[in-house]
Amino acid sequence: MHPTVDNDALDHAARLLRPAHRVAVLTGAGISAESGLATFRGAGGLWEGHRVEDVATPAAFQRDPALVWRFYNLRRASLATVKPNAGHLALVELEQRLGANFALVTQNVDGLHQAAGSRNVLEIHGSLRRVRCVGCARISDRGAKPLADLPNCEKCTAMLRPDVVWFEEPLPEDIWRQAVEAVQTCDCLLVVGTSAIVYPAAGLIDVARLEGADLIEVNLQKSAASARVDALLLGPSGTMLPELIKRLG
Ligand code: BV8
Ligand code: ZN
Repeated sequence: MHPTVDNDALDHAARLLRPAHRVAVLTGAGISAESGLATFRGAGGLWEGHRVEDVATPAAFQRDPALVWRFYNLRRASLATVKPNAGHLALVELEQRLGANFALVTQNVDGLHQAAGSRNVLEIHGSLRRVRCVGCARISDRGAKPLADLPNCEKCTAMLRPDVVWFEEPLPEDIWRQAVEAVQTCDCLLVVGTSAIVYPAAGLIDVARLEGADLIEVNLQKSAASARVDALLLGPSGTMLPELIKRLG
């Protein structure tokens, strides 16, 4: 067991989670860190190499699609080398316990929750595995297969873009509506591995709190959400989540 696991905090969190009928989870890049994927703001984080404005906005793609595709092809290539970790798997077990009364809202575009076996996954920021045509809007799943430096649509030859949500772009309406509904109707919201800085995703935490749900956060360190949660589990999600699920009995 992880030397620094705080048993009291885990017991407290388990007391909040155990009686919950409906559970929602919000995850960020931190849950995939132990799979070997860099986080955004962590040391050596993705954005450090590139200014956000340069690689993840519609304007950047207009200006220099080759740069944007180099950034995304790099991240797609890393997908081929990573596997879900114990944190992802613990959430699969939690979903198996709750069935339809469980929803997993993720900011991650790596597809590792689905690869772990999670079913009700709401990808509010899209997926690195899919591409979308800027001409005919056709969306296709390319998995982790390498793409050309400037890939084109097989149907209409227009340029393809990653099927992710860039900054200053609205989130996919239907998926966002389902995410808001899931946190509005949950008894307990788990917030895992997110700095809780990017909106509207981080706003889901307040939606759940205002509806009276219990909030449990798992993070290596305090985040912008920590002051608003009922239980804070400080440690790696690959350790804390299995420990929490184990305590549900
Ligand atoms: C929009 C996909 C309407 C692409 C992403 C309100 C206030 C302020 C700003 C705004 C606001 N509303 C809108 C904005 C602007 C903007 C925004 O939020 N800016 C931020 C920077 C302030 N939001 C938008 O633009 C959104 N769209 O608002 O549309 C609109 C339309 C027109 C004009 C204006 C507005 C779109 C946002 C989505 C952008 N796309 N991703 C891609 O991936 O390339 S966001 C991307 O960054 C991720 O998806 C994620 O959401 C975010 C990164 O955050 P995290 O995942 O939390 O990762 P981070 O590295 O920050 O933190 C990791 C955490 O894990 C840390 O806390 C660390 O301690 C912890 N950790 C590390 N290891 C572990 C761990 N925890 C546990 N275990 C470990 N082992
Ligand atoms: Zn097309």
